[in-house]
Amino acid sequence: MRSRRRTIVTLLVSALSSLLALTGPVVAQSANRELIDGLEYQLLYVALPLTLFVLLILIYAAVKFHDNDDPQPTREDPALEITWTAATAIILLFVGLSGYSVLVSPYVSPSQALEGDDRPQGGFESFEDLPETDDEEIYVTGYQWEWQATYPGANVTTEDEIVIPADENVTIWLTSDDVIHSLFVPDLSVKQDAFPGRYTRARTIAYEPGRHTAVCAEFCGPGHSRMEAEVVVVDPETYDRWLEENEGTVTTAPTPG
Ligand SMILES: [Cu+2]
Repeated sequence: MRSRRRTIVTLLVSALSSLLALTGPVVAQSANRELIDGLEYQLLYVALPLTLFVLLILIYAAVKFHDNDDPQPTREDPALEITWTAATAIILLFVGLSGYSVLVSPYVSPSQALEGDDRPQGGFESFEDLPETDDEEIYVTGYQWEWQATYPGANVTTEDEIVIPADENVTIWLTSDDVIHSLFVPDLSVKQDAFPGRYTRARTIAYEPGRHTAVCAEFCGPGHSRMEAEVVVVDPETYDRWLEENEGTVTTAPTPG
């Protein structure tokens, strides 16, 4: 009996410590990633002790009452009922407020960066409707099964590579030439659907030069699993020089740095 108890405790402790090891600090690659990771850790730090608390009560009850031949039902206990209702309400409020504070960020919900009438639900219907922004703007079109990016200021085009400057607010205006696609860049926590005949907006600020994989996250036909692109983050000087040198051409991304 004693050795079984010791095994259970050892298992619990090792499960908990490996979970905590997973939650070690990570360097976020973008503002979006920082916000979303921050929210996940915040919720995890609340969820872990609660889970442990419930597990311990469960184990305590199982051990203490396992040979009880005459179990009694729980009597009415208003104080206890008020306590668990209030505690649950506080936890739900905490989860709701934490989630809301991330959802309204202008990186996670780019329409929050716009004022009043400039905030349509579900994207803009035409190119002419797109509002002016202070961001570096890139137009990305998904089609079966490639991503094409154009950099309007310099009339540069890249295929399956999206080049963005580091440390600058970037808006990606997304559309599709055929069916619904979705641009998903896990490293940067950027994800936005692309619809034919509409323009949607993804927004980020990437912190470091580097390469990140982008995939299509909306099943779009037999080539869906191969619909990959690379997001190449370069420093702003390299970005400007690259645009200047390649004006009016279809080209490839510069080396990050
Ligand atoms: Cu697709």
